[in-house]
Amino acid sequence: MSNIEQTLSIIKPDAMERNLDGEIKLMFEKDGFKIVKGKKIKLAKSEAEEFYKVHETKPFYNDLCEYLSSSPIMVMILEKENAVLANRKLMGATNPKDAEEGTIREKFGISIDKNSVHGSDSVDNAKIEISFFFKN
Ligand code: IDP
Ligand code: MG
Repeated sequence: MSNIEQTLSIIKPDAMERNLDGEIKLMFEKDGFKIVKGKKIKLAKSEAEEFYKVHETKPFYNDLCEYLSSSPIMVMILEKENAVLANRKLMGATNPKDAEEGTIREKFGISIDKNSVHGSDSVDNAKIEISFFFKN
């Protein structure tokens, strides 16, 4: 039975600053994702804080929100069979050092904080994150 899902992807400041967005989008498309919607935006720090609220208690929360709001990002709705898990797999581990070969973070990630992409971690969070950026 088919299970088409949507997930939220963000190309983070470190990758945008190196003009890697075209290459990263191509990786999604080659992996069979449809980019349903996409836009380049710059978040206010307060918006980054709202987006990353689940990490509020972590020691890196403030730096993380500073970073995500430091320069423009590309937010996208990606769609394919089991998109949430498939995107996590294509992204690779949070720390680029641990990311499998051929994954986005292995190829482009600089460090655990500057790891080039965000992807929703569950179907429920994907819905919340998609509606955060794409209100219609
Ligand atoms: P994920 O992006 O792979 O889902 P999360 O644990 O949800 O990873 O963390 C969100 C983001 O916070 C990571 O992508 C990374 O940018 C940052 N982050 C996670 N752990 C650390 C850390 O130990 N130090 C600094 N930044 C971190
Ligand atoms: Mg996460």
